[in-house]
Amino acid sequence: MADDVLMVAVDGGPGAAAPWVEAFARRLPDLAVAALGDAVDPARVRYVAAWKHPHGALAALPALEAVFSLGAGVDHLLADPGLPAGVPVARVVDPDLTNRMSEWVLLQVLSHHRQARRYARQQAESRWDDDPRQPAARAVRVGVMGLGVLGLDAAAKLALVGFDVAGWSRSRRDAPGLACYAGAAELDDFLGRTDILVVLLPLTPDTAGLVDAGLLRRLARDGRLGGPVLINAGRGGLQREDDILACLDDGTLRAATLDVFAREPLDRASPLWRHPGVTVTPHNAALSDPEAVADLIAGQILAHRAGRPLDHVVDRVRAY
Ligand code: NDP
Ligand code: OXD
Repeated sequence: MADDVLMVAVDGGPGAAAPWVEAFARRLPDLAVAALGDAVDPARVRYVAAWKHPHGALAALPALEAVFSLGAGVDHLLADPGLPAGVPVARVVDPDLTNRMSEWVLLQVLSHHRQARRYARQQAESRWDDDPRQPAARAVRVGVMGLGVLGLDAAAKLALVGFDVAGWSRSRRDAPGLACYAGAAELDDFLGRTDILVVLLPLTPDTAGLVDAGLLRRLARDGRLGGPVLINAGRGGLQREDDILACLDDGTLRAATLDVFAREPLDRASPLWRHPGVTVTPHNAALSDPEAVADLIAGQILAHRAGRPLDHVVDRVRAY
């Protein structure tokens, strides 16, 4: 048993792997825990915990039994053509991560709703200028794209604050107090009643590039915020960055908050950094806390070794 290895494969070198190796080693004393690049016999590697590993690194592990994403998304794993076929891939579903995402979503939605940037600018100019048109949350329609673990939690918390919340997903969801739209056939109706669009979709072949100018033009034009707002914490590959900039410039969009980008870190030359309508956060809407995530994955490994099925295994065809 002690010969079996859990390999931590993360981008950023041994320094980035260290907290994960340490967190897993404390929880799994019967396994050897190693970082990618450590001298380990590949035939001993039973489990991999990965975040943006170098493609091909998992190709020659003959005893591999499961791969765990260190985040909720698995696009970084499924994009690797060397990911061994037939090995289950499980993702993070954990209340710590879910709460972090909802904190971020609430912060961004409320910032746009209550004009946080405007008042920050005014304070810098010592300018007292109240906006008498400030609507109540109930008059603002938020649309959450993706009603999975993260989207449903964020939607419920937005509704608690008082926003008029709807959601859109692939299959029909039934969530109390939430207007649920499903599939391509209901996308226009969903967009047409949305003032603030919150994107919490996974990146899959079906969703890549979905948030483009054509979609943004279908958002509500009659809202109380003076124009629609985009908030994306799903993945950068969901959005067309040039389209977002063009839509901000021509008034299709009033503002955008982006946590994720096609290339990360966002290039210093990207106009997104400097556009007055754009708020950038560095893909940290919901970070994976090593203690919380190691608890989850170590529990999964112990269950698997006891012969029980893994939870949160993704469908490789659906890609999420
Ligand atoms: P889930 O798998 O639980 O939910 C995904 C949702 O997206 C489901 O409602 C699903 O529909 C919907 N969906 C998928 N494909 C389509 C489609 N083609 N059309 C319409 N709806 C679709 O994922 P999570 O909620 O856990 O996470 C979502 C994403 O958030 C992750 O994949 C990741 O990319 C991102 N993320 C970002 C973080 C950050 O810090 N920025 C942190 C964590 C996650 P259905 O309900 O029908 O299955
Ligand atoms: C995740 C992420 O997928 O951090 O968990 O983006």
